[in-house]
Amino acid sequence: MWNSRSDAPRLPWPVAAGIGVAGVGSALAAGQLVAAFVGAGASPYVAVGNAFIDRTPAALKEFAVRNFGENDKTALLLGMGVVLFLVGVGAGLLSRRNAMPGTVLAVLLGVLGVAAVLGRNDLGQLSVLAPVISLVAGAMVFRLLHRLAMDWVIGRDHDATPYAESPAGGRRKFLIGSAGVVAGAGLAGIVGQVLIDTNNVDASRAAVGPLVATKSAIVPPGADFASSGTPAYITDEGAFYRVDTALTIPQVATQNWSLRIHGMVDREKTYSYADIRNRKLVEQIVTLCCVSNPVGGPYISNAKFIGVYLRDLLNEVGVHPDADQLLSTSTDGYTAGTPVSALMDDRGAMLAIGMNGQPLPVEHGFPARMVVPGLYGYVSATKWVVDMELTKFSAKQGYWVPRGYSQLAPVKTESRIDKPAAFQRVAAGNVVVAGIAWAQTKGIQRVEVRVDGGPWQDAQLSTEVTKNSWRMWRAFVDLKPGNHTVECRATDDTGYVQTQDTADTVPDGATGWPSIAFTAA
Ligand SMILES: Nc1nc2c(c(=O)[nH]1)N[C@H]1C(S)=C(S)[C@@H](COP(=O)(O)O)O[C@H]1N2
Ligand SMILES: [Mo]
Repeated sequence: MWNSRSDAPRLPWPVAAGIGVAGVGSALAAGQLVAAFVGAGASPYVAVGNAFIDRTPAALKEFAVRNFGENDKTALLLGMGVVLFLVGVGAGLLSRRNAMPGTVLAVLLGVLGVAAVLGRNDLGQLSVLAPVISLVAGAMVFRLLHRLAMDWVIGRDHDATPYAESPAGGRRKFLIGSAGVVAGAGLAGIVGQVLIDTNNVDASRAAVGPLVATKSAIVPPGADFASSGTPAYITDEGAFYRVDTALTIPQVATQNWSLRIHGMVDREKTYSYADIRNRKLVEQIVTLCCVSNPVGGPYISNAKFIGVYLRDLLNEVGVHPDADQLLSTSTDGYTAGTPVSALMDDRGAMLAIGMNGQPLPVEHGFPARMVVPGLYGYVSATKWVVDMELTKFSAKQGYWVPRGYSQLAPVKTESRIDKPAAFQRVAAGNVVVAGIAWAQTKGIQRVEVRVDGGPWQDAQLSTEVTKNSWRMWRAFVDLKPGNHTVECRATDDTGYVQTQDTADTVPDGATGWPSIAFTAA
């Protein structure tokens, strides 16, 4: 049977798929190279990832945080890589006869990148060059390789062709073209990434050097009950939990940083890094925790923060009496709304520039962040903070509020069992149960444990250092061999006992008694 379509030249499918992948890869590499010059966030890959994060409903976000932990960003980037690879393969396979379908797909992908970059408010005007050049590079490479491959196929299958002098010549041209594209894209991608990496702020951070406060925080003996299986009282920088929406960590050198405080104030002011660094620095121990921390979860850490009191800065600008919210914005556009009352009272809300004696780690907000004891991080702990607007809760909402979280989010009185670990086997007899309890600004008065639903027993508490940090606790229970469950509950200094009622992390923090099942043998 005669069929005109089967007679038309067709690329072998692996060649077609390879051309599609080469087109997508070249687009990414070109985008990365241009982004090195116009801003790392302009990379279409990163911008699309960021756009995805900002549009992910809170439920999906919780899923990512629970299942990938702090590797959620890596998981997202890898997932995008797989999707892009498949799109490349698909574009190639759709274009076995004609380059048009693949070209259209390449352009659509490019338009997505352009839209993602235009949708960000933290990028400069030139940033759109990265996705535009990426789009053009992707489409051009795809069409070029497609034509070379067609010439080769036509030359092979239909001796007489206007393009290829000989079948072997067509194949050679295609192979040389492909090798050139792969080498060029690889080089562009690597050079782009190297340039982006050297634009980082490690040097700026090193230049700040260790930070010493005029009034430093002392950890008395007896404050730290750390033992194997429990955290240290002060969390090291490497162990400090990290939660943020940043796909690539913002790189802000001290000389490029400033903090503008404006809005409902008498005289707006802009502070440079030196303005802050040269003030009297205070050091305070504060436990930070995340609203997304499930009962028993890891998103809580304790550090010595160094900086200045936010109240002092706010008094300098003169906050209007009817301003009830401070909306802080980070350099990557993230926002948080904090009650002005929590910044003006005696809890010690800070603009922090240091952590544990060093400048803030870059992923924890270098050069400066907010630290407000007693409030969950999403309404108070803005990292890479560059702008503070005094406003009203009725006028503006921070990042997480339209995504289902409460506008006000004081930390709930909670505790955690660190030892034994879930399903651990311990020796029967005298068993140590240990953990942490926190009620920042209020203070922890008591922690109780009970085994297998039996009577509550008081745990020993570590020395209280400040009401703004966790207290460590331990208890000894006598256990016969078998399976056991231990629970705990904390009481804060107001007399409130941690509730048994379970609540989800959305909208304002999880509750319930932590419970660990283990075996004594
Ligand atoms: N710029 C910026 N700051 C941010 C966030 C963010 O996504 N972007 N997340 C907040 C949340 S939800 C928490 S719990 C704390 C976590 O601070 P850490 O990563 O230093 O532990 O940072 C807060 N500050
Ligand atoms: Mo958080």
